[in-house]
Parts: sequence; C-alpha cells; structure tokens
Amino acid sequence: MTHDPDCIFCKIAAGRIPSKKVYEDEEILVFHDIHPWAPVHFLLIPKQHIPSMAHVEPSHAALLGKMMSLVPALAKQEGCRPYPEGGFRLVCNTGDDGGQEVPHLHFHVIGGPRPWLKG
Ligand code: DGP
Repeated sequence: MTHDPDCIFCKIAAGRIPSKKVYEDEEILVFHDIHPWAPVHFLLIPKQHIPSMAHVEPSHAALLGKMMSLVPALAKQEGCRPYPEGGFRLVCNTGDDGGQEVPHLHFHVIGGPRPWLKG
C-alpha cells in the first residue's frame, strides 16, 4: 500500500495523529473533520495514498465503490435525518481550482438541519 510520510491523512490513517473515528477497516478510515462546516461533517479516506480524485484510475473502482456504499449508513449513524427531508452533501474538492487543501483523496459528508448549507 502506498504511503506518503509527509501526508497528514496518511499519518491519521496510520494512527500516528489522533482522530475521532467513525468507521475503520483495512482499506478505509472515516473520521470527524477537525473544522466542521455543519452539525454533521466527517471525511472518508482510503488508507493508501491517492493524492486526489484526479489521480483515481479504474483499478481503484472497487475501493471507491466500497467508500460510497458506506455513506448512507454512516450519515444516518452520525445524525443526518432520513431522505428526503434530511440528507447530506457529498463533496470531493480536487486540486487548487477545486479548493483541495489536503492532498490525500477524501470525501466530505456534510449534513444536519439547515441553515448551514451555502452555495
Ligand atoms: P479539503 O479542503 O477538501 O482538502 O478539506 C480538508 C479538510 O480536512 C478540512 O475540512 C479540514 C480537515 N482537516 C485538516 N487537517 C485535519 C486533521 O489533522 N484532522 C482532522 N480530523 N481533519 C483535518
């Protein structure tokens, strides 16, 4: 598995930096965002170092599919109300133009009662 020793999310995935964990398996870690934008805000990351969505290849399909398939149950577990009154945003900032700050692939799940929603 690829790791970048200077990557903050690789350090979190390896347990070298603490995080408030929501879910973990051998390939994936889910944890609370340190600067939440909304009442519910957690991040899904692959444990392997993929720098961004722009680096995703067909060989990552099963991993990404697994990550996406976890979202509904974790959103519910973390307090998002049921669809359609409730729900969440799934965001993947990519590159400088996409507003990505941490160069390790991650998906934000953002939800909870409005009015937090912008844009
Ligand atoms: P992005 O702009 O999409 O790259 O968002 C990166 C997010 O990562 C941002 O919302 C804050 C969060 N974050 C950055 N450093 C840490 C950290 O050390 N721990 C946790 N839990 N979240 C972090």
